[in-house]
Amino acid sequence: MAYEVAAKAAVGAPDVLGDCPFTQRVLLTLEEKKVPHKVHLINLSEKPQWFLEVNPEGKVPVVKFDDKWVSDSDVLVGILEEKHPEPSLAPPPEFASVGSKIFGAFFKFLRSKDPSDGSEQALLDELKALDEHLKTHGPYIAGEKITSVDLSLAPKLYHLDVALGHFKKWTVPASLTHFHKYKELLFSRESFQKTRPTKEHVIAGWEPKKRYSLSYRQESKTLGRLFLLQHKDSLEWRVNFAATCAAELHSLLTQRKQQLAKEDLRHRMLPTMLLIDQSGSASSEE
Ligand SMILES: N[C@@H](CCC(=O)N[C@@H](CS)C(=O)NCC(=O)O)C(=O)O
Repeated sequence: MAYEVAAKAAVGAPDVLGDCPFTQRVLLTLEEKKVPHKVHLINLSEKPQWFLEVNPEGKVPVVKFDDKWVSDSDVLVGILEEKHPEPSLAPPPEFASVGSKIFGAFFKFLRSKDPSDGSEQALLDELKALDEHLKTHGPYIAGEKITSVDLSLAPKLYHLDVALGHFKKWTVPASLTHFHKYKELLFSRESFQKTRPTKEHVIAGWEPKKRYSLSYRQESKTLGRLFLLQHKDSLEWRVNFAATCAAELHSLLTQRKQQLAKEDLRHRMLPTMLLIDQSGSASSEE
């Protein structure tokens, strides 16, 4: 029986697999383990009701195991390893967090507008540390065999390459030879070729995250809640729910005010703000 996987659809192309590195990590795991699966593409800017009902946080990836939808790529990779131990992708514990700071450093550098804030150097330090690790232990993080650490890093390195190349005209220094070999090794795997988004979709996916000042994580969560608010029928439910997350919805609306006006999303936000007002927990700016 094939697992059902809810995966991000590409921005502006709801029928094409999108650019979520966490989704790709889970798909890579399924591919490497040759586990049959069926993908449901989720348009994150218009999440279907069924998806929000099985997963109110509104994030992908989620996978259905024994009639229960489970979220979070860390948890999903762990479950898949348990249920499908062959081939083993478990890394030796001492290597489990190699490269884990690269994505955060990449994100800071991508959003940085101040060339002297140290974000470029911080990313370079992380990449150099990975290069050194690979020099001693490579070609993969744990040696000859690919593990889940590589499958987690691969999509993130792809995003780093594409987004920094496009938005900052920046490339990883050629002197990090072990890093470059590693990247090619990962990107040329069949599993990667099958699950990777196009460069255009990676760029389209990062565009809004670069623009808005709220952290992406916070924003995604809030937008998921906003969607729920506008799609549940019961007014009482919506008022109670709005009260639990009034502050963050209010901050989202305030920070996005300009963009919202432009994007014509405002009409969707307004009813929510009125509900928050009714709940008495925050005041709307409208
Ligand atoms: N910690 C989660 C992160 C998943 C995540 O942040 N997914 C993003 C897409 S890459 C998402 O679904 N965001 C919700 C949204 O954009 O509305 C995991 O590892 O699965």
